[in-house]
Amino acid sequence: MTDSTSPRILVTGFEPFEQDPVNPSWEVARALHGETVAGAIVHGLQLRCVFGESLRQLQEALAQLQPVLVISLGLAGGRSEFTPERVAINIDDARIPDHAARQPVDQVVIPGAPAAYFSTLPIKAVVHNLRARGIPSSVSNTAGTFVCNHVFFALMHWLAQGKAAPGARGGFIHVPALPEQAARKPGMPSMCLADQVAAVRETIRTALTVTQDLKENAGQLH
Ligand code: PCA
Repeated sequence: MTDSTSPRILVTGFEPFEQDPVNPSWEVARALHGETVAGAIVHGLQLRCVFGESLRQLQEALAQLQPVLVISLGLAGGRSEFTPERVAINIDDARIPDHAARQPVDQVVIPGAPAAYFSTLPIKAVVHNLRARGIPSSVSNTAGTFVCNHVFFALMHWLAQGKAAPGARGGFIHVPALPEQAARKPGMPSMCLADQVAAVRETIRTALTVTQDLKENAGQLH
C-alpha cells in the first residue's frame, strides 16, 4: 500500500526525436507511472528533447517530488541491450539540432560544475540482475554529448547538491529501439516494451536494495 507519504521515484523519458513517431524511453516511463515498486511510487515524466528546457522540467520535478531515486531514460537507436550509463560529462556537442533548432557545440552543461559525475546507481548489480532474468544488459561508458547526456549531467549535479530527498540516488539508462521502430529500419536491434519495463522495475528494486555495487569487470578497451 502506498499513500501520499510514500517515497517517490522519478522516471523520466523523452519525447520522440529524429522523425521517429515513438520513443521507448517515454513509453517505459508512462507504463510505470503510478505503479508501486519496492514500496515506492513511480512518477513518470516526459522531457522535451531540447537543451535547457529539459533541465527546467527536471529541476521542477525534483523540487516538487523530492524523489529518493531518479532514473532517466533515453533511446540509443542501434544498441541491442539495456545500458546503464557509467558517467555524465559537462559538455553539449550536438550532432543534430534539438526540437528548438538549437545545436550547441562544445558548451558546458552547467558553468562552474565539475567535468564529470559517475552514476550513483549500482550499475553493475543492475546488469548482473538483468542478465540473470534473461534481459540483455551491459554497462555503457558513454551517454554521448546530446540531450541525454545533458539531462544526465544536470541530474547528477543536482543530486550531488542535495536537490532531491536526502541521500537520493540516480542515473541514466539508454534503451534500445522498440520492435516497431526496428521494423522500419532493417537490421536495427530492438527490445520489446514489456522487457524494457521489466528491466526498469528490476533497476528500481536493485537501486533501492543494493548499497554497495558489485566489483565485476565491465571494462572496454575502446
Ligand atoms: N535519446 C537522445 C535524446 C533523446 C533520446 O531519447 C540522446 O541519446 O541524447
